[in-house]
Amino acid sequence: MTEVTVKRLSASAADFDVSLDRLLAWDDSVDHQVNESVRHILHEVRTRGDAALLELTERFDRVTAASVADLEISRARMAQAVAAIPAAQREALETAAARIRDYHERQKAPSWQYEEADGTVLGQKVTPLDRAGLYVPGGKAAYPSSVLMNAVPAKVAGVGEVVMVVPTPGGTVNELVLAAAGVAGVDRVFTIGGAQAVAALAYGTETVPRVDKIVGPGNIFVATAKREVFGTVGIDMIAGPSEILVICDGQTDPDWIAMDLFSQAEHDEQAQSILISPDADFLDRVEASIRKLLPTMERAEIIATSISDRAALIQVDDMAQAAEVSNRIAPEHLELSVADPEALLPAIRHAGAIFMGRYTAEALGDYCAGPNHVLPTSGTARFSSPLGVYDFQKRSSIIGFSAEGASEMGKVASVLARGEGLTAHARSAEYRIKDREAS
Ligand code: HSO
Ligand code: ZN
Repeated sequence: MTEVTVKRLSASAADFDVSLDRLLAWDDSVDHQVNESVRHILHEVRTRGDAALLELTERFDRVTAASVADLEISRARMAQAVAAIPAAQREALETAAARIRDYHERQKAPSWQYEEADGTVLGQKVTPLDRAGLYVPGGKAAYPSSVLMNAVPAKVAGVGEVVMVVPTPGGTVNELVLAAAGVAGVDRVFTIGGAQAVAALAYGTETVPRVDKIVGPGNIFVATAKREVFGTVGIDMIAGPSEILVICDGQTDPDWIAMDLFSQAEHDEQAQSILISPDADFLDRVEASIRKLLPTMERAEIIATSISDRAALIQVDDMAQAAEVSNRIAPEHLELSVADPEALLPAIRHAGAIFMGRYTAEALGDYCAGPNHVLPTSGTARFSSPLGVYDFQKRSSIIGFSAEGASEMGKVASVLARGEGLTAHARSAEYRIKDREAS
């Protein structure tokens, strides 16, 4: 049987701060060897384009192709995948995509302008990116849901072209991933991956178009490559392991809570699942559910490691303390499994997504609620937000002075410019001052 240990903490213990810091720490140390080899791959693709991309794809994915064009998958082939998958899966993908689209439509921010009394016009013009690149991992973490979550907001934002890359180790394409790309309206797909795919998107090759921003999760090589090309292109974020934090009043079925904790634990060994409750008996009952349900899980080994290494059941005095501890953790996903989640909501300041009430399983948010499942992890919800339409748009300032306005503000600019010792700035502004004394 799979062994599991379940840590128990008390928020009023003298050493709680230390215990919490230890709980939240995880190994994200930089690996110099990975850095080295990623830099080399980026350089190869940047300088030798398609030829390097073909060699690296053969080396890492064991896929041999005569040209990069042969690694492109057509829209027709995506449509074929949509038609060929089981109807239930097609319908589920389409329902999820429609809900994600509806939700993200509301994030579209309009351009705006206003006029001052003297006729000066100021504003902000919102423009979608010309081209976005979407990285989709191959292998066990190839999630069709993540294709929808990344591509749909880009399309809603009005991105001109969405280019997806997905490695196909050994040459096998994941049909569900292809179908998701078809449903989401991805424009082009290349079966390339790793740092070499990130390089192709960032720099462009003879065949792969250069994009303006790269989004999507990946392994350490992909994450390192994204960090390296940041500045040449935009990137979304560097995601850490999945996390769930549940605050429960003790009245939810403990099996539900145990399974909610498992739902993130099964992503990987480093995923983090935390339960906070003022009810000590309830924590016991959830622990019993964890032990009872674990052997029934397909990914029991991953879950057992994740729970043993990184989970905790935390006892608090009351809901106010529960919120305080949760805010310190700033979890990716926060379930408020309580009778009146609205009453607790004002106390919550830092969380990627907040799931309201006992019926709102985090898993619904992963697939089909509508909001994005690409969320800030590792405490970064303190300062960052879910992936959204705004990540695929940028803003330009609009400034239009009337003759009147230029004259008035010219005087202000002139004073400031001369204070900075920048005479060209000053004189450029002064030319436009009406009736200025000859200088
Ligand atoms: N929970 C993951 C997203 C996901 N879940 C994809 C299932 N599939 C993000 O933390
Ligand atoms: Zn998930």
